[in-house]
Amino acid sequence: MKNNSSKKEQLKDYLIDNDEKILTTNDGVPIHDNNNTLKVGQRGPSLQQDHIFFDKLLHFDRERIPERVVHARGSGAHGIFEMKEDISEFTCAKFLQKGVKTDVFTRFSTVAGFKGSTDLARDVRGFSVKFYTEDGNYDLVGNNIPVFFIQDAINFPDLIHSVKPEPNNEYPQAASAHNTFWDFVSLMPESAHMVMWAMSDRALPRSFRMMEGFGVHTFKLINNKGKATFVKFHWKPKLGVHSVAWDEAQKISGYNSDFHRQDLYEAIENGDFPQWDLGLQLIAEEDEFKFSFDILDPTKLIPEELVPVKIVGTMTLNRNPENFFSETEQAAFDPGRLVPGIDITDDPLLQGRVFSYMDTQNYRLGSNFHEIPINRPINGKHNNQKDGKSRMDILKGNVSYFPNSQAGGCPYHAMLKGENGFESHAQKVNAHKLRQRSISFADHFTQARLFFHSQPKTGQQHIIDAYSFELSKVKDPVIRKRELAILNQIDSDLAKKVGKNLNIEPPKELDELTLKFARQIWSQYPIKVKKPEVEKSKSLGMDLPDAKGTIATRKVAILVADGVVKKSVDTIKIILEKEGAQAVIISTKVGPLIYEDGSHEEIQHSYLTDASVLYDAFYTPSGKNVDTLLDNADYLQFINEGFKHCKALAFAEGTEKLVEKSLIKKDCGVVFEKGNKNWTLQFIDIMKQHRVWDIEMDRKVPA
Ligand code: HDD
Repeated sequence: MKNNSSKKEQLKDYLIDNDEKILTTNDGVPIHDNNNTLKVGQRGPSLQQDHIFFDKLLHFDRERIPERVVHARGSGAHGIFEMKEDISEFTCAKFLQKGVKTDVFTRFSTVAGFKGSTDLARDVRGFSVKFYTEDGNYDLVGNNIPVFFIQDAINFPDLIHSVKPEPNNEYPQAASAHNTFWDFVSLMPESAHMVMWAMSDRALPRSFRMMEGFGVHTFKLINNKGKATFVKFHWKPKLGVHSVAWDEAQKISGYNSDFHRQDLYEAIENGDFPQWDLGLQLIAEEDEFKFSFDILDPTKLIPEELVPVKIVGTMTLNRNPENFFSETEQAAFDPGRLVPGIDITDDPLLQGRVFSYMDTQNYRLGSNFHEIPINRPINGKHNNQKDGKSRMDILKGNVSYFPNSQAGGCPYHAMLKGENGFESHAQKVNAHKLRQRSISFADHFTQARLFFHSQPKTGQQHIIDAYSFELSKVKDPVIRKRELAILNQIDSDLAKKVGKNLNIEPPKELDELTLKFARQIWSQYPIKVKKPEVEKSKSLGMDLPDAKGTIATRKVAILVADGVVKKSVDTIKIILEKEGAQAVIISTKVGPLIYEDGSHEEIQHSYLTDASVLYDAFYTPSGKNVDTLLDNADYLQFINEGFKHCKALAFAEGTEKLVEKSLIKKDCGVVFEKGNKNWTLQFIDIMKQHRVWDIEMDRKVPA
């Protein structure tokens, strides 16, 4: 059945608005008194007949459901996907036809932490999109990293057990820096590539709005003649790809562990709708074996130099959920939710995923999870499945079987109506049943090397620092050494530098135990590897060519105290807001800020409530505030830390004394108004770079 109603319209039927309503029980019985239980006398014991109290408490006692076993911590938003290019020669998927607009619900997440853990953990980010298409729901359940730790789904529970808090004492929370994770990955060289990404800045996004998304696996597009084309999905953020420093991430976790959640919510509330372009890498079926790596191996990416990303559409997130639990928490994603025109491949990780998600939704949400409003397809569902816990739909008639004649054969096959039903790609398979892995999956280091060599110098330094930090937290020196042996296979300079920080000479050969486990998969391991097509790939850095040159939605702290000159504040505010940035005034206390001319302004942020790590850039305006700030250690911490984290700093005329008292050195990231007509332009230009990472080594100050 075709139904043009949007997801928003559909959800309206389930919205509860309590405005001007009388308080009732769950059965709609008006409640006279919600303050007192029913007792024998005013001071007496409570009565078991208090159905009003029990109605309330029984529900409360059941408010928690199992959190997701991975990706428990997440934030979601509604939006729309618009297809802009014609790719009908590759797919008959209706939502991928030029001009079609499809409602979506997107959820971003961390992987390892529990539901209440920090947003700023060093971790992979989930990037799941549910498309409510006219042919039913299609879920693209990806990550912000284009490869995965393991190749076969059978290893997934082990991987997750190793990274989650250790089972005896349940710590550390939301962190990979511990024995068990590094024990596992150092025994699984196939993880080398993904671990490299996880140690890079990609694992510390500045915002969900500033990260790429990837479908990771190679999927198939199917056209209306049944012809398949391999495809990799990419989401490219319009705001560019940006990260925070590790020191900053740790501090943000303390100051505001909801940093990413709040950022997404507020951006949408402010009308700054985040956008991503959808890009496709298309590979003809005939080219399946053309590359030096196997396109079914989920630990490999296809460098964009080999297969360019074709931008085909845009997703805009424009509406926050009305209710976190009902929508975000109950959203059930599944890579096996496919629509006609898209199919899975034989990637052994993907094959296992297709089972796991449906299973976990049944456990978490119950067997009728697809009837929960956020998961309902907009075109309706019609089949003979019935009953089960918490069934919502009421199936009409006496027929719930197929085939039938009693209900005129309904619901009938799509083909009887001349419609395209989902058909799996008619792929020929002719092989023995084996519990084995292809030898074409056995090169683990070439692409890890490609990633490392494709990073700028600072990016490489951050990777070295991250390995050094994480491995220093590992208590067993044998594990540290084993991982260093892996690093040595990737790049000897990388291994040497990390080794120096750990006081270990990197071993030349892989550890005996690593080899032993790898040989249980491939008896001939290590194999002679093929020459890679490229040694460096520009797209693996964080500079997206189309996303440069904006400070839109960036938060700039205007650091003041009473006595500040109003004009000095207003001028920069107007300039920043014109560029789409947010200027936030921070003073010594919340409440009325008193300007030099005696006028007042109510402000919401102070050095007590906020911290420099929550902002992208800093401006100190002129006035009598300078004398107060000279003695304000919190202010000095703001600018010292901003300097350390390579952010842009600007100082109005008359504030130079503050810089002298700080640890700031005058470099290309610090702008002074004095004698400089172009200071605002310079300030904005520095912000557009996001951070002056290039001079990070000169900005190493204690803050
Ligand atoms: Fe998974 C959740 C992404 C491999 C089993 N996964 C989950 C979510 C994302 C991913 C983004 C959160 C969905 C949401 O927002 O609700 N997972 C991936 C990617 C993978 C991957 C990109 C590799 C390319 N996952 C993977 C494997 C298995 C699972 C190999 C099991 C065989 N994943 C699950 C799960 C979760 C899940 C246990 C937990 C909650 C859920 O499914 O809904 O089924």
